[in-house]
Amino acid sequence: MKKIIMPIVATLILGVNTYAFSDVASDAWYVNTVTNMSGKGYLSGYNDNTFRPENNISAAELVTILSKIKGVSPSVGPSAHWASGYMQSALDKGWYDWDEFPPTAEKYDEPISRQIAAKIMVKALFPEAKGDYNTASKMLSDFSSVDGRYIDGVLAAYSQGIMTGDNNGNFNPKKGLTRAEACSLLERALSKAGLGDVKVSEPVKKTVVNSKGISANGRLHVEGTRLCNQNGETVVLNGMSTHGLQWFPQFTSQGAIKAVGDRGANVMRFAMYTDENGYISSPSVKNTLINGVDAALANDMYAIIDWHILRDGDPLTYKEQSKAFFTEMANKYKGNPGVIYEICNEPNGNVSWQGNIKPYADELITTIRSIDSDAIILVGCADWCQRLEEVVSSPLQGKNIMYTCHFYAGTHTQWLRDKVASALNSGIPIFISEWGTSAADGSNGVYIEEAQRWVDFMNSNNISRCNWSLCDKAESSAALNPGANANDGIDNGELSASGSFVFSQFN
Ligand code: IDC
Repeated sequence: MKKIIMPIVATLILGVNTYAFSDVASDAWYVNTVTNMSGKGYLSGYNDNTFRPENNISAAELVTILSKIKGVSPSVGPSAHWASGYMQSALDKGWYDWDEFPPTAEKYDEPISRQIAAKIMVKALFPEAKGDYNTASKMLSDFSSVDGRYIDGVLAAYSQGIMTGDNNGNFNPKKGLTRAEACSLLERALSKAGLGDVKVSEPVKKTVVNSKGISANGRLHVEGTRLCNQNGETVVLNGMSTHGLQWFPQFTSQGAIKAVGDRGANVMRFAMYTDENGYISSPSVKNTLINGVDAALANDMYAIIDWHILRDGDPLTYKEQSKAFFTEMANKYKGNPGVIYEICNEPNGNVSWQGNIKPYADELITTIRSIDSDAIILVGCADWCQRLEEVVSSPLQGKNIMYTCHFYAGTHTQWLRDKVASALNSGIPIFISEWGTSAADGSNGVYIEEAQRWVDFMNSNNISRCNWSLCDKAESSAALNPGANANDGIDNGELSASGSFVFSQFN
């Protein structure tokens, strides 16, 4: 019985169009865009009920689609090819140059490269558009391989958001354009140009591996904006941050960390304050951090080593101490798949990305990379990790870097989610290494409704996060009630209002 019922239920949930083409899987990223664009008649399927989404599109096909969109009629073509008339009018209009597609069937039917497609799309739909060399050349790792005559087209297509880089930040100028990709970029182009009442479809996201630890995911890396496991699947780390280790060392014990893991978390962040009797004046707090990191690793959880600047918000103040500290940590945990470095909790005060944080980050990243070339490194930004726009305009060089944003539900609302969304859209990978259900001072509230909006947002964008904080202090952001003993497990009665909410979203 089950076998018969399942497909019917799935069809009802996903909508009948989902199975329109036999070769378009219901979980392929392009299912929505292919359904949309074929439904509107821009690209059609084949008689055998296939769409052939991975086949490359030819110059003749792209030019014909664009001509129909623009209402350009075919002129008398130079050959008997089916698209010859459209190719000739496109040539007359200057969408392409003669030498790119001399009028032979062979040339017309050749897979069109992404760089030529960019040029033709821009000429046809956005003839006035200009790109910005500085932004695009920074965001596209292989920008230098775009041929000179296509630079303007690629820049313009990129600036219009019609063509983007792949998950590794490559534009792949000489690769073909698949029919699925063509659907997606035509959707973006038509919607941008306000033609054909087209909306941009949501890509279907690859399966997310959540709430599993180091043994399931191995060493992590960053692809585009996604944190990925060793198989390239998106991973969401979801767990707790400690409070200041100088005050609450008891929550770094094996028992306490295991208790958090048993409740479904797969990451722990260890907040080693620099000031307020932290590392700078009491360096032995480092041993508490090491105990915690080792306990997390032993319990199959990722561990974030957090250099917790706060009172003095300039990361340059203790730069030398930080370099020495991370040199020691990187040597100790070199190659360990579970360790993540967070080099400056929350820059604040009179500091800027360009003037203070970026120079600091460049040095720290070089220091850590010289010992461990692959580890994930988290970098904060100005205004307690909220001035993401500065990062967008000048991201760091190098791989496996993520940028932190911090929020407290009682203080930070939609405007900060908008900033995160806009950073993600600009290709900036975000890790929310600290968030609270309270107000920004760690007290008041808790603000569960707003926190739920944030959790929904983080879930739908696959954002990794750590909640502030695993401690029993009498403040509303604390996950545990005063006096709670986490060593023997954490039961529901020990969870505060915040803790109950936070722990319920781990699985
Ligand atoms: C808060 C603690 C509070 C402590 C204060 C100063 O909850 O008990 O007295 O720090 O040390 C942050 C910081 C984090 C803050 C937290 C809440 O990273 O250290 O913890 N917060 O104010 N950024 C935004 C909020």
